[in-house]
Amino acid sequence: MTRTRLPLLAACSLLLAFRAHAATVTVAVHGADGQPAPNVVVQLMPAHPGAGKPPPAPVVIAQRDIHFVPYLTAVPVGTTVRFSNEDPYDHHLRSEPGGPFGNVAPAKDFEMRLAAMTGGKAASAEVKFDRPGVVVLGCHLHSSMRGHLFVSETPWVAVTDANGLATIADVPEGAADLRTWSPEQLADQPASQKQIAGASAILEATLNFTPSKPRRRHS
Ligand SMILES: [Cu+2]
Repeated sequence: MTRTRLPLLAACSLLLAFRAHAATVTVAVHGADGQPAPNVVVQLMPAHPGAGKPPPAPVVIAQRDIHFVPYLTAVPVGTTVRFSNEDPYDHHLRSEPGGPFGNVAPAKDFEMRLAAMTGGKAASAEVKFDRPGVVVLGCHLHSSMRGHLFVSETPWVAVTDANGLATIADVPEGAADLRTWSPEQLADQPASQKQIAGASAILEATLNFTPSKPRRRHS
């Protein structure tokens, strides 16, 4: 009895130890021209996700100086996003179709008006996103206002910064699919298989196009 149980126990504790290992992964994303690509969604889909990550914290997208801030937000499915109007005039907030031909239905339909900020208090509304997909954010009072919300099926998701870097914490070790998405892409980006090992890892991804250089004041 003891002879068979001991290896089993050892195997179990090895599995537990393996599962407890998680890495902080930094992904460097480049355009087809080799330049760092900001504003790209990076997703990791571990082959062995384990218990997953804790539920995401609430996320705020502001309407500020006639822009959506941030311009691109990525959240795990199930996240509640608070939309907040910080401008001294009314904004409208609605979901719009996405995709290069504007024919991809938003992950969620909504439409509302957010009153002007008064007495230092911003009007806000909360929307829960319970289906993965993309939502283009618009305001029909100001047609130049555009934002993008990416609702990810995996909790291991982040957006690249001005240097084209995205950092994702608590990624289980082992094989993982790496996927990227850009609001500017005309075709899906190819997924690639990576191996996550050690406490920190640096991965690379290259887009199949060259993104335009950011001209915005806000990113
Ligand atoms: Cu507006």
